[in-house]
Amino acid sequence: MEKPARALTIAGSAAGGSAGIQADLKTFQELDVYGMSTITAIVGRHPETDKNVHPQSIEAIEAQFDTANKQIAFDAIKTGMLFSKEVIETVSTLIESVDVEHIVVDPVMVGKLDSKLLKEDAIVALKEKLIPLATVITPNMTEASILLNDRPLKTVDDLKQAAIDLHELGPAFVLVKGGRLDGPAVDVLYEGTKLTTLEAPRIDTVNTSGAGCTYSAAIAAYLAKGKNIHDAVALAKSFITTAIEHSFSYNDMVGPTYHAAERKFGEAHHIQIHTKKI
Ligand code: PXL
Repeated sequence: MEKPARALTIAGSAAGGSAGIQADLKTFQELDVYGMSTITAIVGRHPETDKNVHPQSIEAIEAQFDTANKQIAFDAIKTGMLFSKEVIETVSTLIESVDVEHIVVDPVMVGKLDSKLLKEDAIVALKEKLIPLATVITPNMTEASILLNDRPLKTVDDLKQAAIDLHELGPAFVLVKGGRLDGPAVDVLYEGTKLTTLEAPRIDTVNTSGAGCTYSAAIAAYLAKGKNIHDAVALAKSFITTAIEHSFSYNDMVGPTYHAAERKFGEAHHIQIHTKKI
């Protein structure tokens, strides 16, 4: 039997199951990729103390990574919520210590439900230590703006310039996601000479908790399976668009995307792609 490709997510545990490690592992499974995890923090609000982020020790993070590496090893690694400078430094060192071809860095900062997922002083470590190791970084508009010292981003042209400028930080590719634009969901991919825009229809729903995690996990899964970056991003955008189209909520809170949607309903979204040399 041909063995499945392998992917590790280094991220937070989102107790509600929509985002973080849970979204990543569901996505890996849907795409037939063997999933592993290194949990950096547990996110879940205590009803009395109100504490929401429960960080794991550096020892626990190193232990999980080493176990997954020794038992299985990795074709791709994805990082999500890292929370602190110390964790970013540890994770950067761990990634550098293994021979892994694809590294997807989702620079998670704030959750949809307004959880603060990265401390202020961690931004410098993210820029200087982790982002330069990345095959691709996947900031949304808020994250791209913070990485560019609070530059306002409003239009697709702003996203294009942001992608060009973020490339200076050293990743091979930058994907700036335009989920918060007015109009269609346009993302911009840049690798140094070519700007590619990927456009999907905007779906009218508030139930997009974990959409960013799911999108970057799908990119990591497709890279692990050997797709090139342009195909991996286009296939992942189709996956997340279908998952958002079939998103739902069990109550009056912002609900999850449906990770099984593409498998169950089979419809791959047509993503419009335009590439321009610059
Ligand atoms: O969606 C961002 C996100 C990432 N990682 C974890 C989260 C969240 C949002 O709540 O909890 C662990």
